Amino acid sequence: MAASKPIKKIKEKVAEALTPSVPGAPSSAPPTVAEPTTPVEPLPPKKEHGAPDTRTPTGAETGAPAETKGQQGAYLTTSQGARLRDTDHSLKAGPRGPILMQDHHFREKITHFDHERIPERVVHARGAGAHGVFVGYGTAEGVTRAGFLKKGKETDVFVRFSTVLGSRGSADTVRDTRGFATKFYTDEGTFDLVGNNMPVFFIQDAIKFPDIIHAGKPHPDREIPQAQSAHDTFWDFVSLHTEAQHHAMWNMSDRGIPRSYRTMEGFGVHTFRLINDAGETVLAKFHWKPKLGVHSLTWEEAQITSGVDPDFHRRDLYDAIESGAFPEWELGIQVFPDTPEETFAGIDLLDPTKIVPEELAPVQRVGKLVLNRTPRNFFAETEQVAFHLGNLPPGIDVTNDPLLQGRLFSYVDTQLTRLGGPNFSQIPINRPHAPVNDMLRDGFHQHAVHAGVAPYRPNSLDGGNPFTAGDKEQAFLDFPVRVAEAPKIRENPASFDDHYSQVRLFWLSMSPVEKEHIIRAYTFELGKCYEQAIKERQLQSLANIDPVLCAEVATGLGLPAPKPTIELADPAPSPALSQVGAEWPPDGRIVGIVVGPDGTEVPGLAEVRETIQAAGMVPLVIAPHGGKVGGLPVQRTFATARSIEFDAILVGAAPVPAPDAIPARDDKAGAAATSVDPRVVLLLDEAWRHAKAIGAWGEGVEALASAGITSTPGVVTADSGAAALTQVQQLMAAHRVWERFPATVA
Ligand code: HDE
Repeated sequence: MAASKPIKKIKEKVAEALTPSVPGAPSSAPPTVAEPTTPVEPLPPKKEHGAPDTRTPTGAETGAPAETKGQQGAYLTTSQGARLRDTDHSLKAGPRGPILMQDHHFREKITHFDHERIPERVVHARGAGAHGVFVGYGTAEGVTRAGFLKKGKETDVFVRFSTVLGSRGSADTVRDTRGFATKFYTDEGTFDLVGNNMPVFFIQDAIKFPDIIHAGKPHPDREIPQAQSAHDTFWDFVSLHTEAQHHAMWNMSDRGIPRSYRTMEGFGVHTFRLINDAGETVLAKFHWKPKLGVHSLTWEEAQITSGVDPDFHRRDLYDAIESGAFPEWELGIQVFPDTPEETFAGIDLLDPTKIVPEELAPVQRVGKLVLNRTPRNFFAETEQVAFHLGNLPPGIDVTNDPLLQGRLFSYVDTQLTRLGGPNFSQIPINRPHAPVNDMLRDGFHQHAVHAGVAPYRPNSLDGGNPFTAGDKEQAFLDFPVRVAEAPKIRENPASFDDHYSQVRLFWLSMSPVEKEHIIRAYTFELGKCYEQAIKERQLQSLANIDPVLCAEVATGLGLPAPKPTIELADPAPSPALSQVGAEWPPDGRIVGIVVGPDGTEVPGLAEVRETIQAAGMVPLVIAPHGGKVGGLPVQRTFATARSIEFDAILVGAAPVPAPDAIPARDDKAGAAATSVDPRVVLLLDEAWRHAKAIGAWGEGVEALASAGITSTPGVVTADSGAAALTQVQQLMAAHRVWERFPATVA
C-alpha cells in the first residue's frame, strides 16, 4: 500500500508528459525577445544570407532549399526525425536515481557533442571567410584561356583570410603573415589561388616547411608564446636559414599587422604558367590589389586590440559586408616571357624568396573581386573549406618552383586527417559549381549515390561513359614543358644563394616612418629572445642588409653592431612596396563621434552622421551611456570604445567626468582633475598617438584642449561639425597623419 502514492505520482507525471507542451501549428507571431511559449517564426535570416549552391558531386541540384538548416523547424527532433518531448532531463531511475543506459536521446546528444571538434589546420588555423563574386575584365584573354577571366564573366568565390602561427582561438592582430586563399567556383572546375599578404616565403624548398613551422609555433615544452614570432626558436631558424630574411623583414614591417583584411594586398607568391587558346605560354605572378589601399595598424594598436577585441579582423570583415561596404580587390598579373632560364631582369622566377618589382613588370588588372556575403555557419563553411594548389582550371598551370611543387602534395594530404577522409570535396563549401563526373568511389563520408556499374574506362557497360575531353571541350592541359636532363640530386640552383639583395631592396624602398617601425619591430622581437647567440646571429644578418638598421636594433638590444660579411648591393628602390604617400577612397572607414549624455546639445550631429554615411563610411556615436542621445542611437559608450576601432575621431562635446570615472593621469599625480571624462581623454590621447585624424567643433574644442591635443598635424577645429568633417575626410585619404610619427632614420 505504501507504494501506491509514488505510483500515482508517476502516473500523473506520465499523463502530464503525454500532454503536448506545444499545441497547435507554428503561429506567425512576430519575433520577440521574451522566451516564446508556443512556436513562433524563427528570426529571418540576415539579408543576403544563403549557402553556396548545394549540388551533388555530379552537378545535379540536391533539391534541398538553400535555407534549410536545423533550427528552422518548430519541433525539436532526434537526428532521425522523431519529435522529442524533453531535452533537459536525462532518463533516470527516479528523480534521484542513476541515468539509464537506454536513454538513446541522451546518448545521441552527448556522443555527437563529444565529437564536435575536428583538428584545427596545422598552420593558418585562425581565419575568417566570406562569399563573393569575381568578374573578369577580359584583359587576360591574350595570355590565358581560363574562362573565368573572360570579359564580364561572373564567378562565385569564397575567400578565407587567416593568420599563420596562432591556434584557432588566437587573436587576430598579432604580428604574422596573413593567408589570402580564394576559391573560384569556375565553370571549368574550381581554381584555388592560395596566397598570402606577402609576396615572398621563408623557405625555398617545401621540404623545410615542417622545420620553419616547428620553429615558429610555440615552444614544445611550455607551449608559449601563442601566435608570435617573438621567441628564440623562430629567430634561431631565421638566422640560421638566411633565405628566410626577406620574409622576416616583411613580417617586421607594417605588413605584419594589417589594419583590416580589407586593406591587405594578396600575392600568389609562386610563378605560374598561363596558356592561351593558341597554346602559347607566359609565366605570371598573381596579385590582389585592395580598393582601400594597403593600410596597417601601429604596433601599439595591434597589442591593445589583441586584448580589447581579439576578433578585430573577423568583426571588421563581417561588419563591413553587413553594412554594405563590400570589400573589393582587383586581381592583377605580372607577365614574363616563358624562357628556358625562367628568369626576368636577372631574377629567378622559381625562387619564392624573390619578388619582381612592379616598376620592372607592371601589375596588369584582369578582374575584380567583391565580397558581399558573410558565411551562415562558421564551421560548415570557413572551417571546412579546403584549398588545394592543384585545383587549376584550363589555362593556368604550375611551374617547377620547389615550394609550389611540395605544396601540391600537402594540401590534399592534410585534409585526410583534418576533414576525416577522401571525400572532403563533397562538403557543400568545397563542391565545385562545375558538373563533376569522376570515377572516385566509396570511402568515409561518401554522400553521392553514384549511378552506373562501371567506374572505369574504357567500359562497355555504362555506354562507354565517361569519355575524356580534348582542347575543344576545354580540357585541362598539363603543359608539356621540357624537363631538363639532369642528375637526380638534392640541391638548389646557384641563384637561390642570394639571400640579402632583395631584403635590402625592401628596406631601401621604405619611407622613414616605415623604417622606424621596422627597427622597433626587430628590437621588440629580438628583445623577447633569451639566447644571446641568437640575437647576435640575427644582428649579423641585419648588418648584411643595412648598417643603419643593424646599428639601431643593436643599440636597442644593448649589443655591438657587427660589420657586414658580404658586399652590400645598392638596388634601385621599388616605391610600390611602400604604404605611405598615396591617397585612398574612404569606403567603410569608421569615424567615431564623441558626444555628451542625452540632453547635451551637439549642434549638427545628425547632419554629420548623414554626411559620413553618404560618403560610404560608418559613423559610430560614442556617448557616456547607451540608448539614445538627441534622438540618435548610441553605438559605443565610453566604457566600450577604444581608439583602435576608429579611423578618425570627431569631438562634438566636452563630457564631464562621471562620478565613478577612473582618474586620468593628472588626477593620480594629485594635480587638478581634468574637466573632461578621462575615458574621452584616453580615447583622444590614443587616437593622437596612433596618428589618426582628429576633428572638433563646438564644445568639443574644449575636450581637445583638456586632453592637451591642440594645433598639431592632423588635428582640426571648426565652427560646425560639417566643416570639421570635411577636413578630417581629407586627412583620412592618406590613412594616417604620417608626420605625427617620430622618424629618426632617413
Ligand atoms: Fe600553406 N598550407 N603551405 N602556404 N597555406 C596550408 O593546408 C604548406 C605556403 C597558405 O584558409 C595547409 O588546408 C606547405 C605558401 C594558406 O584553408 C597545409 C608549404 C603560401 C593556407 C599547408 C606551404 C601558403 C595554407 C594547412 C611549403 C602562400 C590556409 C591547412 C611548401 C603562397 C588555407 C590546409 C585556408 C594552409 C602546407 C607554404 C598559403 C598544411 C607544405 C608559400 C593561405 O597543407
